[in-house]
Amino acid sequence: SKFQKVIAKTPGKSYVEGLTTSDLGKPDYDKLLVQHEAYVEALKKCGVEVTLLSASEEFPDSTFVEDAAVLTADFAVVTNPGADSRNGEIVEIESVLKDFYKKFHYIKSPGTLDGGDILQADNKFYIGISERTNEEGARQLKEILESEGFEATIIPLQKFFHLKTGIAYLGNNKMVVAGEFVDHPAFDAYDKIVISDEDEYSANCIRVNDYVIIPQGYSETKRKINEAGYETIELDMSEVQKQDGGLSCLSLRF
Ligand code: CIR
Repeated sequence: SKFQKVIAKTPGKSYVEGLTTSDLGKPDYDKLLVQHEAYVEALKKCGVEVTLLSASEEFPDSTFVEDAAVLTADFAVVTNPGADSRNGEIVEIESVLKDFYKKFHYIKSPGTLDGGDILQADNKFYIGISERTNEEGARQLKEILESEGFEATIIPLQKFFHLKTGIAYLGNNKMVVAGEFVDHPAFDAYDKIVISDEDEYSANCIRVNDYVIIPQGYSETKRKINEAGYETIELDMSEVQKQDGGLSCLSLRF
């Protein structure tokens, strides 16, 4: 099944004051805008129609739209983001999703959940428990997904920020894995594309229809994904990485 639509959001100037644990320095806003535009162009090349939301200065991290929702073909789950400064981002995302979805589910307090902790692989979902997604949030999502006929496995994270910081599903049973997921039993049944520790950032890549979009500068990752049979598009992600973001975080794909 192909992705037809994508939601993304232009970063505001306040982005540079957003949350981060990285020590890569302050992002350059102008450079970020160029990188974000290239991201949107790459998605269009993959054949999706992009809904681009305008910047909101009151939510510095709101360009990371992935955290506010979990989407399937038939329904949307509005999350309850675990960072206080980000929680209000769901208001805009829910109202935008009303244009595309009739059926909604919600993660409710005391459950918290960030979309970055959720990975779909065909009819299975993996739900990370992290600093942002708590056990109750994970349990609620598992219940929602099972009620809709999906399987769901909860994965407590050891080190990764979000689940998808270290894993991506390419389709055809191929799973890109890094760090703590390389030998994780939950992923044993997949054909693994193993990413080395030094290339860990490139584990957050996205398959969008006929392409896999990967961060620029990871030639081993590119080679492995090409050898697995996918065409790649490389994007400079430097200013996104500075705020703990990756390729998946910048869009909702459905
Ligand atoms: C945050 O700390 O929430 C943002 N600076 C980064 C969020 C990245 N989102 C994601 O991995 N899905």
